[in-house]
Amino acid sequence: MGLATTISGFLCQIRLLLFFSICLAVVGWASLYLRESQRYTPKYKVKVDNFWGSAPTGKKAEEKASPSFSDQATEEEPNQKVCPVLSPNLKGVVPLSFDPSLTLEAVRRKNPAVIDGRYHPDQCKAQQRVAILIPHRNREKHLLYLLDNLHPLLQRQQLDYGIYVIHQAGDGKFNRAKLLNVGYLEALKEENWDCFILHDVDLVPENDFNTYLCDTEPKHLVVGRNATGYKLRYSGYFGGVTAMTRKQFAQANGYSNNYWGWGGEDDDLRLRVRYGGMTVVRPPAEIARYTMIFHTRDSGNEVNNKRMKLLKEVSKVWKTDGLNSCSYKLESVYHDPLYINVTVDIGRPQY
Ligand code: UDH
Ligand code: MN
Repeated sequence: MGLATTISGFLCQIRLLLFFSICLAVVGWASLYLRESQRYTPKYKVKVDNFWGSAPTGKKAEEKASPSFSDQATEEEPNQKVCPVLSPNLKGVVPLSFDPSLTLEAVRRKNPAVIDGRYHPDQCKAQQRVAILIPHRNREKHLLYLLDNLHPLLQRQQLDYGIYVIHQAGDGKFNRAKLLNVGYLEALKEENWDCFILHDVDLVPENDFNTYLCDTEPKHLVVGRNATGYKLRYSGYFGGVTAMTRKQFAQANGYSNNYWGWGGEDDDLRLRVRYGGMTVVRPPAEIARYTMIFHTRDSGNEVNNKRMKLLKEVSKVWKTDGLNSCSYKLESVYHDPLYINVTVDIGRPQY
């Protein structure tokens, strides 16, 4: 009798123990799942911050434009430290590779941690959520080379990032600036990105200390490139690769939508940055170096002869021509393992 009671008591304890372990496992799994799903729940509301009427200057502008640099543990994941601005994985200058026999499949295999065009570090919480926007048409080989070199660099930089390729549909005049406006608006439908990198498809960074993070002012990342002896093309040049926070880009009302063909749209953006009360910063010249993949002029992107006339009118039109007037027809959005492709019909020039 005594032995039977002891055994049944013991069994009862084991059952209780088992019950509690199962409960614990379920709670643990559920909280992990919730945390992960919250991280990638798309936010379908476009948030374009509106600064009209009160273009801030000086200290106020800095405060508004200020991105979140921090070394504190985060609220949502209390045990996860914020990644440092300069990752311990940086290597400096890494030889670039342009292998003519490279395939997209091979690049996918080399970057297994990039999923649906996105990546985030496991070891720490990234400083900013960064969307890289690449205007594109008919440059598949350049895109492949860029993805092959850029993905490993961005992962070494411990960034939470996504690469968007904004593909212009049809064979009308190319409009780099409008494609970048579309990229900004469409990317914000997926995620509330902190920082946008506006990136030519043929420019490959040579040094991973050139961080793909936004600064307190709009940042120009291409101080030099191989084709121009690594010198700034001209004082005030703001093209090629540029980093602006969500707020900075909105404060400039994005790019003008009216530059069809080659040239002028980057100078226009520099003026908008100034009219919006911001300045331009650049990393040191020895770091901000790029290799431009050789190319000739594309058909459909002939020099825009209207660019000088347009540049004279920026101060009058920048608040009404830009992000807030960008109309387009979205044709498709699909997630390749290595990038998010947005194909868009941006129409034709109004003249
Ligand atoms: N782009 C395309 N497809 C095009 C045109 C432009 O994808 O048909 C994109 C691409 O991201 C490219 C960017 O727009 O990097 C800028 O265009 P670009 O590379 O043609 O401009 P860049 O100033 O060259 O580099 C201008 C013509 C060079 C002529 C050289 C003759 N010496
Ligand atoms: Mn180019």
